[in-house]
Amino acid sequence: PQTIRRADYQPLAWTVTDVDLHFALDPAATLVRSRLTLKRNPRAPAGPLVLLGDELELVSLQIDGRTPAAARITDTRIEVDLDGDTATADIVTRIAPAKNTALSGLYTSRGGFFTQCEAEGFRRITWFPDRPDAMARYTVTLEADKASYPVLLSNGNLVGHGELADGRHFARWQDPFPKPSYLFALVAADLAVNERRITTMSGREVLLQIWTETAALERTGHAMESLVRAIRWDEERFGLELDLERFMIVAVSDFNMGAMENKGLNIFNSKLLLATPDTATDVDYESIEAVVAHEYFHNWTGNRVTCRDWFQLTLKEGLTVFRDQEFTADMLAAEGGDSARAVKRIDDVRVLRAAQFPEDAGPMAHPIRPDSYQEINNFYTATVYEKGAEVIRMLQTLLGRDGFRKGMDLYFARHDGQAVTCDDFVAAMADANGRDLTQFLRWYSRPGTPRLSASGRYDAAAQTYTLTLAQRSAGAADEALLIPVAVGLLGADGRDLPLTLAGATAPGTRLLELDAAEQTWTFTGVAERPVLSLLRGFSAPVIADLDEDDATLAFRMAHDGDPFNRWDAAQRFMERTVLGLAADAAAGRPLATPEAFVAAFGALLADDALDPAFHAQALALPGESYLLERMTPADPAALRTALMHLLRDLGKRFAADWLDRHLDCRVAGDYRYHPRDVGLRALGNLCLRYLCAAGELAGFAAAERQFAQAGNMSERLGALGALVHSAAPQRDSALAAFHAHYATDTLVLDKWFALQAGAWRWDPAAAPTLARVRQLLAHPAFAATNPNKVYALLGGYFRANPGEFHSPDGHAFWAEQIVALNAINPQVAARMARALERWRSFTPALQASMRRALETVAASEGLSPDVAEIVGKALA
Ligand code: B3K
Ligand code: ZN
Repeated sequence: PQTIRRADYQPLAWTVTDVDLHFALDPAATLVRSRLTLKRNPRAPAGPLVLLGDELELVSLQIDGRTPAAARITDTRIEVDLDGDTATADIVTRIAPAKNTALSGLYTSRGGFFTQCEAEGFRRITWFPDRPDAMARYTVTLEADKASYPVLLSNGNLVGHGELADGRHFARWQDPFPKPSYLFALVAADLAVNERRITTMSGREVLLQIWTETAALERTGHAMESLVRAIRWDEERFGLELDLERFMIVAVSDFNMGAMENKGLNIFNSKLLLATPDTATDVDYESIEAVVAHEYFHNWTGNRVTCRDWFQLTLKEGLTVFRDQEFTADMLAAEGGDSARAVKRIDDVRVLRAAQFPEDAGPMAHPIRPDSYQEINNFYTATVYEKGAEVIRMLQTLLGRDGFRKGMDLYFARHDGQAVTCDDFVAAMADANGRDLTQFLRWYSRPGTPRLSASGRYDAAAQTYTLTLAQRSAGAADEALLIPVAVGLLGADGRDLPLTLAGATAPGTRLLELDAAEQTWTFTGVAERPVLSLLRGFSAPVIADLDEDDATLAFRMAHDGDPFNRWDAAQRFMERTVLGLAADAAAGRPLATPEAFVAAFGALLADDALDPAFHAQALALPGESYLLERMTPADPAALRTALMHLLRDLGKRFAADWLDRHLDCRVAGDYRYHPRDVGLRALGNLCLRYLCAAGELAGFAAAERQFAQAGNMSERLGALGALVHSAAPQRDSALAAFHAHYATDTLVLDKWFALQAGAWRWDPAAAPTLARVRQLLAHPAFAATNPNKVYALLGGYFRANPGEFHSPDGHAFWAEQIVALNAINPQVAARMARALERWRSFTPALQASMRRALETVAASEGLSPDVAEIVGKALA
């Protein structure tokens, strides 16, 4: 496969100012007529017109009304030398949407037509300079059978519609804003609409629409509320207003990822749009609100100002994730206060540690702005998105909220309507604040997770505390990053000490800017020996190596004034405990939970002053994939044994407390998506988890009761999950009851598939989970062509169940499934393929079967560039 490099960027020799598209829609053969108005680019070296295509049938090509004499045409590229400074190209292409199982370009889903063009799907619709710096104005005419496709949508404003012969009809749409082709969209389907009119900050009336299949219309209420809140928030926080007369969102069942920010016509995976209390969990409600907001926020950060090339992806994604994180935090804090804000931060860091840290330590490691790629779709990663958001967050931390806002204002003032780079963004931040950010820019080119270490020295006589911080990035020793490090010092009574540095005193937390390999600060007037609280609020995406003893961890777990660090202290103590137990399991030693940990955990459990959502976070063990990453060599079976032991042990020892607390967590009344209720349900479900893991009969009974009486999906799935993740005799009947209740609800069945694929084996005599996964592959509700089903069943097994998956049988099954998926949908296959990329960090026995599986896939025929890049880099 070919490697594309950032350094090779060249501006287009010919740009497109206007595109006129005509679609004669037909599932088997759609005819696409395209007229491009072309202009020579005065700022680029001379060159031919270059049009890109992928799986297109070229019917005809004319330049200025004539067939060009010397066009160079291959399957994927057309080059034509043009005279003069302007030209018109007329291109007719034939495509087959119903055969498009890759779900990139124009495809069919449940009888309708939908598109997905980011990153390079537009070239699967028609020949085009399909790259983000080719920004043009689009006029789109859709023509289709009226009975089958009564609704015809595209970007922008509806400028015409009417009837045609033979029961067909048409609609014409015009988008007033120039845009790159990746933001093009069309929908033709039988849909119903939920609509609302609102007035924007400048007093314009706009129409908001959410389109779905008629049966799902009643599930769109939460998404609509979320959209309105997102619009208001962007007005208030960033002064950014909706720029269109109408903003549409469409739900689709078959979709490769979560959602897509096409200009004025967002297309959503229905699982991230549709919700009722009976079908969606609290977590679903939160994700829907966040993703609706995320795609809406892209209208400015991504669409009005877009990326010059795909290496700049984090320009729009890191920034937009940061914006949606801030939005969710503000929404939660409005109803749940600062504690709810801290819980959101904890959630985000959990994701970063579970997904991004491993990525950054493996063969796919890349800076947030990569230098090269083979297949751009493989680079919509946790690094570009989540670490990218952390980099933006550091800018806000360094510049302050107001300084950050000034930088955003300048960014839009300078670049509205342009395709730009990450350097342009950082330059706007620097210029608006009169600050040199040259060193900060290193975050954009540094792969890997930096490590931060601290050592403190207390001088009782001088009453000083001297703190030395050091940083280390693998393979880049001489170039220090600028790292904002928020610190606090705790006194013996657990309270924050005032911090005095160079004569200036701050009450609790201070921001230190570490900009060298090693640096020292001396706090004065420190009346007692303090305990350090480092990296408060997770002020930088680094691994902090703290070497704290058990007593210090227990102390911070009980007292740290920074809620994030209080949670983090508990996580560190849990990690130490689990990894210790896993080492014992690997060595065949008997397992015994250290009493110091049990005591600290018990104290945390008994703390009634804690907000329930925070309490649930603090009592939940670190994620299995994060722990696996912290283990050398990674031994998933030993880790699973350790986790089971610890859950059982803590469940048993505190059985009475878990039962009481579960009762205290009951929420009366109708379902509300409100942080207080959400927190209570999360904590209640966690109690069931521990109780059922411990095999407590009273726990099984409580879970069974909650399952039967549940008033909403969070309670129902929480109870079912507790039963399935245990040796409860009720587990199979509960799964069957759940299936019977939701047999025709495809979105809810995804939860049922995922739960079973992720099941641990609490009964050592039971068959491996693989047997169940194989059975479910043949279940009538499963479809390998539907990404949600694949992510639920195969993702639930490969990614969410390492303790079961990592075995020679599991690895052979993986190879077989990747090869099958590759033929259907390369993007989905590549995502699943990543489950083995960290194979070199495992025990030798597992490495052998992993390597065999990777080699089987690498040697298979017809491998897509997507999967080839993943397995190629893994084996390299
Ligand atoms: N921009 C899209 C992601 C496109 C993924 C293409 N493989 C959704 C988002 O980040 O908002
Ligand atoms: Zn995005």
